[in-house]
Amino acid sequence: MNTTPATPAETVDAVVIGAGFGGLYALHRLREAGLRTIAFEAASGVGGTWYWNCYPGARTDSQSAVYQYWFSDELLRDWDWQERFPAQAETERYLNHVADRFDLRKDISFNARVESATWDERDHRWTVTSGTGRTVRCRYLVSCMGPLSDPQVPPFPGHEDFTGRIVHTARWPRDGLDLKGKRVGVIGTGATGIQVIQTLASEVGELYVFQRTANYTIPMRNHALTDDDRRRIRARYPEIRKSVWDTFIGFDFDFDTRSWNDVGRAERYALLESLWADGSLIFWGANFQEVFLDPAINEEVSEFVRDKMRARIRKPELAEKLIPRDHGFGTRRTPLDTGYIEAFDRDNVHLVDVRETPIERITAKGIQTADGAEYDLDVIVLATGFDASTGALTRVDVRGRDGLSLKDHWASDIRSAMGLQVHGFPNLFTTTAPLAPSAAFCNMPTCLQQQIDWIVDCIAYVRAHGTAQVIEPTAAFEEQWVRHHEEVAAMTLVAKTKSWWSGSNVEGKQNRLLAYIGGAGEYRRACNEVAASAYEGFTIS
Ligand code: NA7
Repeated sequence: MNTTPATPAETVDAVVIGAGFGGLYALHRLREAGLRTIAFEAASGVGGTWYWNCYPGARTDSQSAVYQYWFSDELLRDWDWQERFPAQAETERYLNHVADRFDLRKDISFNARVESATWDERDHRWTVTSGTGRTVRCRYLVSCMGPLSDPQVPPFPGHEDFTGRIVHTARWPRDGLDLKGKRVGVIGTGATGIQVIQTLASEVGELYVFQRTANYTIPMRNHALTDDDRRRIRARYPEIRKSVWDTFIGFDFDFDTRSWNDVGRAERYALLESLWADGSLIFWGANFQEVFLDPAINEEVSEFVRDKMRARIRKPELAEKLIPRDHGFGTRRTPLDTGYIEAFDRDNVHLVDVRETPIERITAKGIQTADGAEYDLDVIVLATGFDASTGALTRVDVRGRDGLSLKDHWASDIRSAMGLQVHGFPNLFTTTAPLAPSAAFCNMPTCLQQQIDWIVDCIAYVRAHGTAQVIEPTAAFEEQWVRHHEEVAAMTLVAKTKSWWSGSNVEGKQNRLLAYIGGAGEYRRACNEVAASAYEGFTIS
């Protein structure tokens, strides 16, 4: 069925979906490449993740020195980061600054959630419709909707009965929520839950933490940056800019590839201590690579982290609850924290173990658990995560060749060609999509910039060489990438652990490691090889 309207309102060269870190850069680069481009953004402002996740305590777990754009020396020179790990508001300000500085807003349609995108095989264009009714036809469609933008609300019965307020962290009211003195329940103790809990503990009346899985956590060493700090960091920008492209997770540090057993115990522990002291994800991303491959080595490092956590826990009865035992360190995303463990020292903070006594329902007054207990609450905060990587794209009715639905296509088999394109969906380019590192194992701005650079160069090539200006991966190339992805994933402990990384947080979702775990640097090299081979594995017509 062809749903293309008879008289389309506008035709442009490219449409970008999303105006977050990726979307802003894609819009900028596509315009610079000479394409008439517009972006659709569901929110009323730019920022993406940093617009929506304005919950109390939201902050990057990446250092500002690496969590930024590299394309403009002037931008690097002029923007002064205030903290080592910027809070949500600072990152949102940065993205607004970028939007203004590069005059991006004029080509962004705000409050316009894309509802459908349909490929028309006759004239090789996508028709993109948004909730505002604006319909645009374009040759190239670039999805920059982010890997963590489709909030997950657990289907507890009784949502509608609750007389208080229920709020998901990724839909926090922009004008804030006064929680002073209130009885608040937080469901979820992932990276988000930890930030919310440590921030709200001293503000609210009573705080009930509904924890299903305990998380390893590393104390964040954050601090305000002085002019001196900024001068020192800026002097390193050329070096940092170079190294982020080559490292495993897109930071300015890399795994230790020495064999664990070749390094003496004292030296190993000295390394662990020094990584720990940095108070950053360096403990994850510069650790021995074997930690993520060998269960015995992983257990030793897990025990190191457990000891560090144990030393912070004052109430002995909480030690076994807050310290993870059901998965190894680093096999799920390790959050950084600022006083999370210490929050449980407070008399107003209560841990409810919902693995022992699962949440049964939401009642008029609060939350009821399987043991019959009912927790009276004014506000329920859902820090329950996202339908990661696939959720944003499958929420849109994307129809490729012959009406093929991306949602149906991925329902049983989540696949892509390097996370950049999907066979059956010509001229659709994806960022942070499944089977690229940027879905999880990469500092997001690094991999977004790398993917967008690849996409824009690819589009320029197709415009110059294609008669119909259409590109699509072959089924064989896509299959080859899926197999490679699976082979690499199978070697790791990460693929064997349940979390959003492996798709197991969403009921019915295929359990496949969502992100490519061969390393962001290796991935970039593989992408560059494809480009250098005139896009071998892709059909250009
Ligand atoms: P996560 O990491 O997916 O965490 C979601 C949390 O919510 C996690 O603790 C879940 O427990 C919990 N959860 C989800 N559903 C339920 C139900 N039904 N009952 C109880 N608890 C539940 O999302 P975040 O937003 O924290 O972080 C996402 C990423 O953002 C993070 O990894 C960083 O990369 C940035 P579970 O662990 O499934 O037992």
